[in-house]
Amino acid sequence: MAKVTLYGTPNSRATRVLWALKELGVEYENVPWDFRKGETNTPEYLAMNPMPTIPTLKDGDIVIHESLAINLYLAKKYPGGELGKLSEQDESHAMQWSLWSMWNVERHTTDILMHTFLLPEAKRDANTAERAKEALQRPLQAIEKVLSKSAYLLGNKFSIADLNLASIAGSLIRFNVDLSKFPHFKAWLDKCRARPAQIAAAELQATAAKAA
Ligand SMILES: N[C@@H](CCC(=O)N[C@@H](CS)C(=O)NCC(=O)O)C(=O)O
Repeated sequence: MAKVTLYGTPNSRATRVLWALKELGVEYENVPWDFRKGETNTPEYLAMNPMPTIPTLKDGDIVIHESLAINLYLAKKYPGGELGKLSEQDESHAMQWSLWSMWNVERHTTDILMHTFLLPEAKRDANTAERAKEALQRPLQAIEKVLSKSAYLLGNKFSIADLNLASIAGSLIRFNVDLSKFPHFKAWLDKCRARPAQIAAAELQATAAKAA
């Protein structure tokens, strides 16, 4: 299998793709370019991704950006490990949950991240972070219902749909969002986060964060 190239420091959303690559057992090279150092604002990078954002993946002639789309692509092209080939129905549901996660969860976790950690203190607005935590209640209630009926999003087996949502929702732990009202969701999230591939990707992220 030819190596794929993942552009983006592990200290970014590239960790999600590293998690997927490790689950699937795909050989890869990581080019740890970092937007914080201006490394993605070059003509070379912008020819692959019109936004100076990471991650971007190159697989032969195929170049793709958007972390969750990259993961869906990888899972389809290289079904491996426990993530076998998906049926047409499961594949569409994996897309459904991935898009759902971006809008219903990541929109709010990004607000919490920006207004708790990333923005300079003078620009942080505690109310925006609080409102984001409140807004998360509705999608969390919905996903709690789903996960009270099945162990994973697509049934009884971990899939790329779980990986994509858990890679966003993992930040809820870091942000100390109270999950006590969502026990099935919390148990599912803990199970996903305990996977060796996730732990390995998180270690790469921690190492890159320390070196930054
Ligand atoms: N929706 C995109 C978001 C990509 C993104 O915003 N990545 C951040 C790093 S985690 C970035 O490169 N930010 C630089 C910028 O916004 O200029 C994805 O999931 O890949």
